[in-house]
Amino acid sequence: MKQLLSLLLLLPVLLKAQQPMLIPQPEQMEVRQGSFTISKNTKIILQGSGLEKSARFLRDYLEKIHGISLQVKQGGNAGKGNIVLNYEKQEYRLPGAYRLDVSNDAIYIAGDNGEGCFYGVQTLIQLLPFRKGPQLAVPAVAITDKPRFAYRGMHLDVSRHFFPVSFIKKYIDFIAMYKMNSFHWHLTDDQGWRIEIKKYPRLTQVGGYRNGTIIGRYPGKGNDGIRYGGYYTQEEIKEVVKYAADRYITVLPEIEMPGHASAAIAAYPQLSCFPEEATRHPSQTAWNGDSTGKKVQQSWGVFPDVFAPTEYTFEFLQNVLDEVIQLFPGKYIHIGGDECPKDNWKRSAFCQQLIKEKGLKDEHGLQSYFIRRIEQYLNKKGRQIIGWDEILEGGLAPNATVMSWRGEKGGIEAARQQHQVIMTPGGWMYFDHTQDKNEDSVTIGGYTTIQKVYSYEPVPKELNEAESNYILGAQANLWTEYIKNTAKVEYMIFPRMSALSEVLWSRKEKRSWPDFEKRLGNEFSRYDWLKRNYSKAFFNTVN
Ligand code: TNX
Repeated sequence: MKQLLSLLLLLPVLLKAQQPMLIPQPEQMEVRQGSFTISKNTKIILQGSGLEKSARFLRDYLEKIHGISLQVKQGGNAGKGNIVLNYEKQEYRLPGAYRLDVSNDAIYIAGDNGEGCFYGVQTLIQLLPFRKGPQLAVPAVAITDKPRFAYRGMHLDVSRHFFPVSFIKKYIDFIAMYKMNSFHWHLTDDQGWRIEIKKYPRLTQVGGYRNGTIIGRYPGKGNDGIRYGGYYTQEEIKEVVKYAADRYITVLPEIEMPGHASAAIAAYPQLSCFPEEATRHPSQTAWNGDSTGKKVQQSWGVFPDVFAPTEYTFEFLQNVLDEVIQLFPGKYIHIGGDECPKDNWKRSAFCQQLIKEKGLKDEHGLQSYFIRRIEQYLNKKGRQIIGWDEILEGGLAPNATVMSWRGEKGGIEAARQQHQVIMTPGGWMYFDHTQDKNEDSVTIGGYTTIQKVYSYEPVPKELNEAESNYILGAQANLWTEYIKNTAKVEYMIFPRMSALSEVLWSRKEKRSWPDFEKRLGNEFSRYDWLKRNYSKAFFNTVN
Protein backbone atom coordinates (compact mmCIF):
# COMPACT_ATOMS: atom_id res chain seq x y z
CA MET A 1 0.00 0.00 0.00
CA LYS A 2 2.73 2.37 1.06
CA GLN A 3 4.67 1.52 -2.04
CA LEU A 4 1.66 2.14 -4.22
CA LEU A 5 1.16 5.51 -2.58
CA SER A 6 4.71 6.65 -3.22
CA LEU A 7 4.38 5.47 -6.80
CA LEU A 8 1.21 7.54 -7.14
CA LEU A 9 3.02 10.53 -5.70
CA LEU A 10 5.80 10.01 -8.19
CA LEU A 11 3.43 9.72 -11.11
CA PRO A 12 3.19 13.42 -11.98
CA VAL A 13 6.99 13.61 -11.99
CA LEU A 14 7.24 10.58 -14.26
CA LEU A 15 4.56 11.91 -16.54
CA LYS A 16 5.91 15.42 -16.65
CA ALA A 17 7.08 15.76 -20.17
CA GLN A 18 10.74 16.34 -20.65
CA GLN A 19 11.68 19.91 -21.45
CA PRO A 20 12.07 20.12 -25.24
CA MET A 21 15.63 20.93 -26.29
CA LEU A 22 15.31 23.98 -28.51
CA ILE A 23 18.09 26.12 -29.99
CA PRO A 24 17.83 29.09 -29.94
CA GLN A 25 15.99 29.17 -26.62
CA PRO A 26 12.51 30.67 -27.05
CA GLU A 27 11.21 33.61 -25.07
CA GLN A 28 8.62 31.58 -23.17
CA MET A 29 7.78 27.91 -23.11
CA GLU A 30 5.20 26.02 -21.13
CA VAL A 31 5.43 22.25 -21.33
CA ARG A 32 2.06 20.49 -21.18
CA GLN A 33 0.83 16.96 -20.79
CA GLY A 34 0.39 14.81 -23.85
CA SER A 35 1.31 15.15 -27.47
CA PHE A 36 -0.01 15.63 -30.97
CA THR A 37 0.59 12.92 -33.52
CA ILE A 38 1.40 13.85 -37.08
CA SER A 39 0.33 11.16 -39.53
CA LYS A 40 -0.40 11.09 -43.24
CA ASN A 41 -3.95 12.24 -42.53
CA THR A 42 -2.77 15.46 -40.93
CA LYS A 43 -3.26 18.51 -43.13
CA ILE A 44 -1.39 21.80 -43.18
CA ILE A 45 -4.13 24.43 -43.20
CA LEU A 46 -3.40 28.02 -44.16
CA GLN A 47 -5.76 30.60 -42.71
CA GLY A 48 -4.43 33.65 -44.47
CA SER A 49 -2.43 34.63 -47.52
CA GLY A 50 1.36 34.78 -47.62
CA LEU A 51 1.84 31.65 -45.53
CA GLU A 52 2.77 29.41 -48.46
CA LYS A 53 6.53 29.63 -47.93
CA SER A 54 6.19 28.32 -44.39
CA ALA A 55 3.78 25.58 -45.47
CA ARG A 56 6.03 24.50 -48.33
CA PHE A 57 9.10 24.34 -46.11
CA LEU A 58 7.28 22.22 -43.53
CA ARG A 59 5.74 19.92 -46.12
CA ASP A 60 9.04 19.40 -47.97
CA TYR A 61 10.94 18.85 -44.74
CA LEU A 62 8.47 16.27 -43.42
CA GLU A 63 8.57 14.47 -46.74
CA LYS A 64 12.33 14.49 -47.18
CA ILE A 65 13.48 13.90 -43.62
CA HIS A 66 10.59 12.02 -42.02
CA GLY A 67 9.02 10.32 -45.02
CA ILE A 68 5.52 11.69 -44.41
CA SER A 69 3.63 13.51 -47.18
CA LEU A 70 1.07 16.01 -45.96
CA GLN A 71 -1.52 17.86 -47.95
CA VAL A 72 -1.53 21.66 -47.83
CA LYS A 73 -4.96 23.29 -47.87
CA GLN A 74 -5.69 26.96 -48.31
CA GLY A 75 -8.45 28.23 -45.99
CA GLY A 76 -11.43 26.33 -44.73
CA ASN A 77 -12.27 25.11 -41.28
CA ALA A 78 -9.22 24.12 -39.29
CA GLY A 79 -10.87 21.34 -37.34
CA LYS A 80 -9.06 18.86 -35.17
CA GLY A 81 -6.05 16.84 -36.16
CA ASN A 82 -4.35 19.45 -38.31
CA ILE A 83 -1.46 21.87 -38.38
CA VAL A 84 -2.88 25.35 -38.70
CA LEU A 85 -0.82 28.33 -39.89
CA ASN A 86 -2.21 31.74 -39.19
CA TYR A 87 -1.45 35.33 -38.23
CA GLU A 88 -1.78 36.95 -34.84
CA LYS A 89 -0.68 40.53 -34.36
CA GLN A 90 2.01 41.06 -31.75
CA GLU A 91 3.25 44.56 -31.13
CA TYR A 92 6.97 44.05 -31.56
CA ARG A 93 9.66 46.23 -33.11
CA LEU A 94 11.16 43.45 -35.25
CA PRO A 95 9.55 41.03 -37.70
CA GLY A 96 9.60 37.38 -36.73
CA ALA A 97 7.53 37.01 -33.56
CA TYR A 98 5.26 33.97 -33.32
CA ARG A 99 3.21 31.75 -31.08
CA LEU A 100 3.26 27.95 -31.30
CA ASP A 101 0.65 25.88 -29.56
CA VAL A 102 0.78 22.10 -29.63
CA SER A 103 -2.13 20.33 -27.92
CA ASN A 104 -3.48 16.80 -28.17
CA ASP A 105 -5.90 18.05 -30.82
CA ALA A 106 -3.97 20.33 -33.13
CA ILE A 107 -0.85 22.31 -33.85
CA TYR A 108 -1.40 26.00 -34.15
CA ILE A 109 1.29 28.40 -35.42
CA ALA A 110 0.50 32.11 -35.47
CA GLY A 111 3.06 34.52 -36.87
CA ASP A 112 3.10 38.24 -36.34
CA ASN A 113 3.89 38.18 -40.07
CA GLY A 114 4.95 35.56 -42.63
CA GLU A 115 8.44 35.49 -41.20
CA GLY A 116 7.14 34.82 -37.71
CA CYS A 117 5.13 31.89 -38.99
CA PHE A 118 8.25 30.53 -40.69
CA TYR A 119 10.15 30.65 -37.39
CA GLY A 120 7.22 28.91 -35.69
CA VAL A 121 7.64 26.15 -38.26
CA GLN A 122 11.35 25.93 -37.44
CA THR A 123 10.53 25.46 -33.77
CA LEU A 124 7.97 22.79 -34.61
CA ILE A 125 10.61 20.99 -36.68
CA GLN A 126 12.93 20.98 -33.66
CA LEU A 127 10.19 19.28 -31.63
CA LEU A 128 9.97 16.32 -34.02
CA PRO A 129 11.48 12.98 -33.01
CA PHE A 130 14.59 11.80 -34.87
CA ARG A 131 12.91 9.10 -36.90
CA LYS A 132 10.85 8.38 -40.01
CA GLY A 133 7.02 8.20 -40.01
CA PRO A 134 4.32 6.94 -40.29
CA GLN A 135 3.45 8.62 -36.98
CA LEU A 136 5.39 11.42 -35.35
CA ALA A 137 4.55 12.52 -31.82
CA VAL A 138 5.12 16.18 -31.04
CA PRO A 139 5.14 17.05 -27.32
CA ALA A 140 2.41 19.44 -26.18
CA VAL A 141 3.82 22.90 -25.55
CA ALA A 142 2.84 26.54 -25.62
CA ILE A 143 5.58 28.82 -26.88
CA THR A 144 5.77 32.54 -27.53
CA ASP A 145 8.92 33.80 -29.13
CA LYS A 146 10.63 36.70 -30.87
CA PRO A 147 14.09 37.68 -32.10
CA ARG A 148 16.46 39.98 -30.23
CA PHE A 149 18.46 41.35 -33.18
CA ALA A 150 17.36 42.46 -36.65
CA TYR A 151 20.49 41.18 -38.42
CA ARG A 152 21.40 37.55 -37.83
CA GLY A 153 24.04 36.55 -40.34
CA MET A 154 26.37 33.88 -41.66
CA HIS A 155 29.10 34.60 -44.18
CA LEU A 156 30.72 32.23 -46.65
CA ASP A 157 33.87 32.86 -48.69
CA VAL A 158 33.51 31.13 -52.07
CA SER A 159 36.57 32.78 -53.62
CA ARG A 160 39.38 30.95 -51.83
CA HIS A 161 37.47 27.74 -52.37
CA PHE A 162 34.42 27.30 -54.53
CA PHE A 163 31.27 25.48 -53.46
CA PRO A 164 28.49 24.38 -55.81
CA VAL A 165 24.98 25.83 -55.83
CA SER A 166 23.60 22.63 -54.30
CA PHE A 167 25.73 23.24 -51.21
CA ILE A 168 24.95 26.97 -51.10
CA LYS A 169 21.30 25.97 -50.80
CA LYS A 170 22.14 23.58 -48.00
CA TYR A 171 24.03 26.36 -46.24
CA ILE A 172 20.97 28.58 -46.59
CA ASP A 173 18.89 25.86 -44.96
CA PHE A 174 21.33 25.76 -42.05
CA ILE A 175 20.82 29.51 -41.65
CA ALA A 176 17.04 29.23 -41.84
CA MET A 177 16.79 26.43 -39.32
CA TYR A 178 18.58 28.52 -36.72
CA LYS A 179 16.18 31.42 -37.33
CA MET A 180 18.86 33.56 -38.90
CA ASN A 181 18.10 35.88 -41.78
CA SER A 182 21.19 36.99 -43.70
CA PHE A 183 23.58 35.14 -45.97
CA HIS A 184 26.71 37.18 -46.73
CA TRP A 185 28.08 35.76 -49.98
CA HIS A 186 31.75 36.72 -50.37
CA LEU A 187 31.84 36.46 -54.17
CA THR A 188 35.08 38.13 -55.22
CA ASP A 189 38.62 38.14 -53.88
CA ASP A 190 42.24 37.76 -54.99
CA GLN A 191 41.88 34.01 -55.53
CA GLY A 192 38.79 33.97 -57.73
CA TRP A 193 35.91 36.04 -59.15
CA ARG A 194 32.78 33.92 -58.77
CA ILE A 195 29.86 35.93 -60.17
CA GLU A 196 29.04 36.07 -63.88
CA ILE A 197 28.98 39.65 -65.18
CA LYS A 198 27.64 39.74 -68.74
CA LYS A 199 29.40 42.95 -69.69
CA TYR A 200 32.80 41.64 -68.59
CA PRO A 201 33.01 37.93 -69.49
CA ARG A 202 36.73 37.74 -68.68
CA LEU A 203 35.93 38.25 -64.99
CA THR A 204 34.82 34.63 -64.78
CA GLN A 205 36.62 33.20 -67.82
CA VAL A 206 39.98 34.43 -66.53
CA GLY A 207 39.28 35.67 -63.00
CA GLY A 208 37.31 32.56 -62.06
CA TYR A 209 40.27 30.20 -62.32
CA ARG A 210 43.72 29.93 -60.78
CA ASN A 211 46.72 27.73 -61.24
CA GLY A 212 46.52 25.75 -58.00
CA THR A 213 43.83 23.77 -56.17
CA ILE A 214 45.07 24.46 -52.70
CA ILE A 215 46.13 27.68 -51.13
CA GLY A 216 49.05 28.20 -48.78
CA ARG A 217 50.37 31.46 -47.53
CA TYR A 218 52.53 33.47 -49.97
CA PRO A 219 55.04 33.05 -51.44
CA GLY A 220 53.47 30.05 -52.98
CA LYS A 221 53.65 27.39 -50.31
CA GLY A 222 51.40 24.49 -51.02
CA ASN A 223 50.60 25.32 -54.63
CA ASP A 224 49.98 22.12 -56.57
CA GLY A 225 49.74 23.78 -60.02
CA ILE A 226 46.40 22.18 -60.83
CA ARG A 227 43.89 24.53 -62.44
CA TYR A 228 41.10 25.28 -60.00
CA GLY A 229 38.01 27.42 -60.07
CA GLY A 230 34.37 27.92 -60.92
CA TYR A 231 31.69 30.57 -60.81
CA TYR A 232 27.95 31.08 -60.50
CA THR A 233 25.96 32.01 -63.60
CA GLN A 234 23.38 34.76 -63.25
CA GLU A 235 20.66 32.13 -63.60
CA GLU A 236 22.13 30.18 -60.69
CA ILE A 237 22.39 33.32 -58.61
CA LYS A 238 18.72 34.12 -59.21
CA GLU A 239 17.88 30.59 -58.14
CA VAL A 240 19.88 31.00 -54.91
CA VAL A 241 18.33 34.40 -54.14
CA LYS A 242 14.85 32.94 -54.58
CA TYR A 243 15.70 29.88 -52.50
CA ALA A 244 16.87 32.20 -49.73
CA ALA A 245 13.85 34.52 -50.03
CA ASP A 246 11.57 31.49 -49.66
CA ARG A 247 13.25 31.07 -46.26
CA TYR A 248 13.05 34.75 -45.30
CA ILE A 249 16.78 35.12 -45.83
CA THR A 250 18.34 38.08 -47.60
CA VAL A 251 21.46 37.41 -49.62
CA LEU A 252 24.10 40.08 -49.10
CA PRO A 253 26.52 40.01 -52.04
CA GLU A 254 30.07 41.25 -51.54
CA ILE A 255 32.08 42.76 -54.36
CA GLU A 256 35.52 43.59 -52.93
CA MET A 257 37.10 46.97 -53.59
CA PRO A 258 39.55 48.65 -53.75
CA GLY A 259 41.73 45.83 -52.34
CA HIS A 260 41.48 42.04 -52.71
CA ALA A 261 41.11 42.73 -56.43
CA SER A 262 43.73 40.47 -58.04
CA ALA A 263 41.22 38.24 -59.85
CA ALA A 264 39.48 41.23 -61.48
CA ILE A 265 42.83 42.75 -62.38
CA ALA A 266 44.04 39.49 -63.91
CA ALA A 267 40.97 39.66 -66.17
CA TYR A 268 41.24 43.38 -66.94
CA PRO A 269 44.76 44.66 -66.19
CA GLN A 270 43.74 48.27 -66.94
CA LEU A 271 42.06 48.23 -63.50
CA SER A 272 45.53 48.38 -61.93
CA CYS A 273 47.65 51.51 -61.47
CA PHE A 274 50.36 49.58 -63.29
CA PRO A 275 48.72 47.47 -66.00
CA GLU A 276 52.05 46.39 -67.44
CA GLU A 277 53.51 45.07 -64.21
CA ALA A 278 53.31 41.39 -63.37
CA THR A 279 51.36 40.32 -60.31
CA ARG A 280 53.64 40.44 -57.33
CA HIS A 281 53.36 39.17 -53.83
CA PRO A 282 54.18 41.46 -50.93
CA SER A 283 57.89 40.76 -50.86
CA GLN A 284 57.91 42.22 -54.37
CA THR A 285 59.35 39.09 -55.93
CA ALA A 286 57.56 38.06 -59.08
CA TRP A 287 54.98 35.38 -58.47
CA ASN A 288 56.27 31.81 -58.70
CA GLY A 289 59.19 32.87 -60.84
CA ASP A 290 56.72 33.90 -63.51
CA SER A 291 57.24 37.54 -64.37
CA THR A 292 54.69 37.87 -67.15
CA GLY A 293 51.23 39.27 -66.78
CA LYS A 294 48.64 39.53 -64.04
CA LYS A 295 47.61 36.40 -62.17
CA VAL A 296 44.70 35.22 -60.09
CA GLN A 297 46.43 34.64 -56.75
CA GLN A 298 47.38 31.09 -55.87
CA SER A 299 48.21 31.78 -52.25
CA TRP A 300 46.51 33.79 -49.55
CA GLY A 301 47.48 37.11 -48.03
CA VAL A 302 47.16 40.80 -48.72
CA PHE A 303 48.34 41.87 -52.17
CA PRO A 304 49.52 45.30 -53.28
CA ASP A 305 47.97 45.31 -56.76
CA VAL A 306 44.62 46.99 -56.04
CA PHE A 307 42.05 48.91 -58.10
CA ALA A 308 43.33 52.22 -59.48
CA PRO A 309 40.93 55.07 -58.64
CA THR A 310 40.61 55.98 -62.34
CA GLU A 311 37.50 56.78 -64.36
CA TYR A 312 38.02 53.47 -66.16
CA THR A 313 37.76 51.63 -62.83
CA PHE A 314 34.72 53.60 -61.62
CA GLU A 315 32.91 52.95 -64.87
CA PHE A 316 33.83 49.28 -64.62
CA LEU A 317 32.62 48.98 -61.02
CA GLN A 318 29.41 50.85 -61.74
CA ASN A 319 28.67 48.53 -64.63
CA VAL A 320 29.40 45.53 -62.45
CA LEU A 321 27.19 46.90 -59.67
CA ASP A 322 24.38 47.56 -62.15
CA GLU A 323 24.26 43.83 -62.86
CA VAL A 324 24.67 42.95 -59.17
CA ILE A 325 21.69 45.15 -58.26
CA GLN A 326 19.57 43.37 -60.84
CA LEU A 327 20.34 40.04 -59.21
CA PHE A 328 20.13 40.92 -55.52
CA PRO A 329 16.99 42.73 -54.40
CA GLY A 330 18.18 43.35 -50.79
CA LYS A 331 18.72 46.83 -49.44
CA TYR A 332 22.47 46.37 -48.86
CA ILE A 333 25.44 45.74 -51.12
CA HIS A 334 28.74 44.87 -49.40
CA ILE A 335 31.63 46.66 -51.08
CA GLY A 336 34.47 45.18 -49.01
CA GLY A 337 36.90 47.97 -48.22
CA ASP A 338 39.24 45.86 -46.07
CA GLU A 339 42.97 45.31 -46.32
CA CYS A 340 43.80 47.69 -49.16
CA PRO A 341 47.56 48.34 -49.17
CA LYS A 342 48.41 51.81 -50.38
CA ASP A 343 51.80 50.96 -51.98
CA ASN A 344 50.63 51.30 -55.59
CA TRP A 345 48.67 54.48 -54.92
CA LYS A 346 51.80 55.95 -53.30
CA ARG A 347 54.00 55.39 -56.32
CA SER A 348 51.39 56.25 -58.94
CA ALA A 349 51.71 59.78 -60.35
CA PHE A 350 48.03 59.66 -61.27
CA CYS A 351 46.97 58.91 -57.67
CA GLN A 352 49.22 61.60 -56.23
CA GLN A 353 47.76 64.12 -58.67
CA LEU A 354 44.21 63.03 -57.74
CA ILE A 355 44.96 63.46 -54.03
CA LYS A 356 46.05 67.04 -54.70
CA GLU A 357 43.20 67.83 -57.06
CA LYS A 358 40.53 66.60 -54.66
CA GLY A 359 42.22 68.20 -51.65
CA LEU A 360 42.58 64.83 -49.91
CA LYS A 361 44.93 64.34 -47.00
CA ASP A 362 46.70 61.18 -48.13
CA GLU A 363 46.08 57.69 -49.52
CA HIS A 364 43.56 56.97 -46.73
CA GLY A 365 41.68 60.01 -47.92
CA LEU A 366 41.79 58.50 -51.37
CA GLN A 367 40.30 55.24 -50.09
CA SER A 368 37.53 57.23 -48.45
CA TYR A 369 36.97 59.16 -51.73
CA PHE A 370 36.76 55.80 -53.53
CA ILE A 371 34.16 54.36 -51.16
CA ARG A 372 32.12 57.58 -51.05
CA ARG A 373 31.87 57.64 -54.84
CA ILE A 374 30.65 54.07 -54.92
CA GLU A 375 28.23 54.82 -52.10
CA GLN A 376 26.83 57.80 -53.94
CA TYR A 377 26.29 55.66 -57.00
CA LEU A 378 24.52 52.94 -55.07
CA ASN A 379 22.46 55.37 -52.98
CA LYS A 380 21.15 56.90 -56.22
CA LYS A 381 20.00 53.42 -57.18
CA GLY A 382 18.21 53.08 -53.85
CA ARG A 383 20.79 50.82 -52.18
CA GLN A 384 22.94 51.16 -49.06
CA ILE A 385 26.53 50.04 -48.66
CA ILE A 386 28.11 47.84 -46.01
CA GLY A 387 31.89 47.80 -45.64
CA TRP A 388 34.51 46.25 -43.37
CA ASP A 389 35.72 48.56 -40.60
CA GLU A 390 38.61 49.95 -42.67
CA ILE A 391 36.04 52.18 -44.35
CA LEU A 392 36.24 54.32 -41.20
CA GLU A 393 39.76 55.36 -42.13
CA GLY A 394 39.90 58.70 -43.86
CA GLY A 395 36.25 59.35 -43.02
CA LEU A 396 33.12 57.21 -43.24
CA ALA A 397 30.84 57.48 -46.29
CA PRO A 398 27.67 59.27 -45.08
CA ASN A 399 25.20 56.35 -45.10
CA ALA A 400 27.50 53.36 -44.73
CA THR A 401 26.94 50.43 -42.38
CA VAL A 402 30.10 49.03 -40.80
CA MET A 403 31.04 45.40 -40.24
CA SER A 404 33.44 45.43 -37.32
CA TRP A 405 35.94 42.60 -37.77
CA ARG A 406 39.20 43.84 -36.23
CA GLY A 407 37.69 43.57 -32.77
CA GLU A 408 34.83 45.82 -31.70
CA LYS A 409 36.64 49.16 -31.88
CA GLY A 410 35.48 50.04 -35.40
CA GLY A 411 31.91 49.10 -34.53
CA ILE A 412 31.94 51.23 -31.38
CA GLU A 413 33.31 54.18 -33.28
CA ALA A 414 30.79 53.82 -36.10
CA ALA A 415 27.86 53.58 -33.64
CA ARG A 416 29.09 56.76 -31.96
CA GLN A 417 29.07 58.41 -35.37
CA GLN A 418 25.45 57.23 -35.68
CA HIS A 419 26.15 54.63 -38.31
CA GLN A 420 24.64 51.19 -38.28
CA VAL A 421 26.91 48.35 -37.23
CA ILE A 422 27.10 44.60 -37.65
CA MET A 423 29.46 42.99 -35.17
CA THR A 424 31.75 40.28 -36.47
CA PRO A 425 34.89 40.54 -34.30
CA GLY A 426 37.59 38.01 -35.06
CA GLY A 427 38.03 36.68 -31.53
CA TRP A 428 34.45 35.39 -31.32
CA MET A 429 32.93 35.37 -34.78
CA TYR A 430 35.64 33.86 -36.99
CA PHE A 431 34.62 30.31 -37.69
CA ASP A 432 37.79 29.70 -39.72
CA HIS A 433 39.56 29.46 -36.36
CA THR A 434 40.03 25.96 -35.01
CA GLN A 435 37.60 24.87 -32.28
CA ASP A 436 39.83 22.12 -30.96
CA LYS A 437 43.13 22.81 -29.30
CA ASN A 438 44.42 19.35 -30.11
CA GLU A 439 43.34 19.46 -33.68
CA ASP A 440 45.90 18.80 -36.34
CA SER A 441 44.64 21.19 -38.99
CA VAL A 442 45.90 24.40 -40.46
CA THR A 443 43.77 27.43 -39.79
CA ILE A 444 44.26 31.17 -39.80
CA GLY A 445 44.07 33.20 -36.65
CA GLY A 446 43.67 30.85 -33.75
CA TYR A 447 41.33 29.00 -31.52
CA THR A 448 37.71 29.87 -30.81
CA THR A 449 35.61 27.45 -28.77
CA ILE A 450 31.84 27.16 -28.81
CA GLN A 451 31.85 28.47 -25.21
CA LYS A 452 33.57 31.60 -26.45
CA VAL A 453 31.06 32.05 -29.27
CA TYR A 454 28.22 31.58 -26.77
CA SER A 455 29.71 34.20 -24.47
CA TYR A 456 29.66 36.87 -27.17
CA GLU A 457 27.55 39.96 -26.48
CA PRO A 458 26.97 42.02 -29.64
CA VAL A 459 26.19 45.27 -27.79
CA PRO A 460 29.48 46.55 -26.30
CA LYS A 461 29.39 47.86 -22.73
CA GLU A 462 31.07 51.03 -23.91
CA LEU A 463 27.94 52.19 -25.73
CA ASN A 464 25.09 54.11 -24.12
CA GLU A 465 21.49 53.23 -24.89
CA ALA A 466 21.07 55.55 -27.87
CA GLU A 467 24.34 54.35 -29.41
CA SER A 468 23.41 50.70 -28.77
CA ASN A 469 20.47 51.06 -31.12
CA TYR A 470 22.91 51.25 -34.01
CA ILE A 471 24.01 47.65 -33.43
CA LEU A 472 21.90 45.74 -35.93
CA GLY A 473 23.23 42.38 -34.88
CA ALA A 474 26.16 40.10 -35.56
CA GLN A 475 27.52 37.59 -38.02
CA ALA A 476 30.02 34.76 -38.09
CA ASN A 477 32.47 34.65 -41.00
CA LEU A 478 33.80 31.58 -42.70
CA TRP A 479 36.92 32.36 -44.70
CA THR A 480 37.96 29.35 -46.68
CA GLU A 481 41.68 29.54 -47.37
CA TYR A 482 42.06 26.14 -45.68
CA ILE A 483 38.54 24.86 -46.19
CA LYS A 484 38.56 22.85 -49.36
CA ASN A 485 35.33 20.94 -49.28
CA THR A 486 31.77 21.09 -48.03
CA ALA A 487 32.33 18.52 -45.27
CA LYS A 488 34.94 20.84 -43.78
CA VAL A 489 32.59 23.81 -44.08
CA GLU A 490 30.01 21.93 -42.02
CA TYR A 491 32.65 20.85 -39.55
CA MET A 492 33.75 24.47 -39.01
CA ILE A 493 30.26 25.93 -38.52
CA PHE A 494 28.78 23.12 -36.41
CA PRO A 495 28.18 23.28 -33.54
CA ARG A 496 29.40 26.88 -33.18
CA MET A 497 26.54 28.18 -35.28
CA SER A 498 24.05 26.86 -32.72
CA ALA A 499 25.66 29.10 -30.08
CA LEU A 500 25.61 32.06 -32.46
CA SER A 501 21.91 31.57 -33.16
CA GLU A 502 21.11 31.88 -29.46
CA VAL A 503 23.32 34.97 -29.09
CA LEU A 504 21.35 36.61 -31.89
CA TRP A 505 17.85 35.40 -31.19
CA SER A 506 17.33 34.91 -27.46
CA ARG A 507 17.00 37.66 -24.89
CA LYS A 508 20.26 38.33 -23.07
CA GLU A 509 18.78 37.29 -19.69
CA LYS A 510 17.68 33.99 -21.23
CA ARG A 511 21.21 32.99 -22.11
CA SER A 512 22.87 30.51 -19.79
CA TRP A 513 25.84 28.35 -20.73
CA PRO A 514 25.00 25.46 -18.32
CA ASP A 515 21.51 25.31 -19.77
CA PHE A 516 22.77 25.55 -23.36
CA GLU A 517 25.28 22.82 -22.67
CA LYS A 518 22.45 20.50 -21.64
CA ARG A 519 20.72 21.10 -24.95
CA LEU A 520 23.89 20.63 -26.98
CA GLY A 521 23.89 16.82 -26.62
CA ASN A 522 20.48 16.74 -28.25
CA GLU A 523 21.76 19.04 -30.98
CA PHE A 524 24.54 16.57 -31.75
CA SER A 525 21.93 13.84 -32.13
CA ARG A 526 20.06 16.15 -34.49
CA TYR A 527 23.23 16.62 -36.56
CA ASP A 528 23.63 12.85 -36.71
CA TRP A 529 20.01 12.43 -37.75
CA LEU A 530 20.34 15.10 -40.45
CA LYS A 531 23.73 13.69 -41.53
CA ARG A 532 25.60 16.90 -40.88
CA ASN A 533 29.30 16.90 -40.29
CA TYR A 534 30.26 18.62 -37.03
CA SER A 535 33.15 19.05 -34.65
CA LYS A 536 33.19 17.08 -31.42
CA ALA A 537 35.84 19.37 -29.95
CA PHE A 538 33.35 20.42 -27.29
CA PHE A 539 33.79 17.06 -25.56
CA ASN A 540 37.56 17.55 -25.40
CA THR A 541 37.54 21.09 -24.13
CA VAL A 542 34.81 21.43 -21.51
CA ASN A 543 36.63 19.92 -18.59
C1 TNX B 1 41.14 38.83 -43.09
S1 TNX B 1 38.32 39.63 -42.35
C2 TNX B 1 40.35 39.05 -44.21
C3 TNX B 1 40.12 37.93 -45.14
C4 TNX B 1 40.84 36.67 -44.73
C5 TNX B 1 40.75 36.51 -43.22
C6 TNX B 1 41.36 35.24 -42.69
C7 TNX B 1 38.58 40.48 -43.60
C8 TNX B 1 37.67 41.59 -43.82
N1 TNX B 1 39.62 40.19 -44.41
O1 TNX B 1 40.47 38.31 -46.44
O2 TNX B 1 40.27 35.60 -45.36
O3 TNX B 1 41.40 37.61 -42.60
O4 TNX B 1 40.92 35.01 -41.38
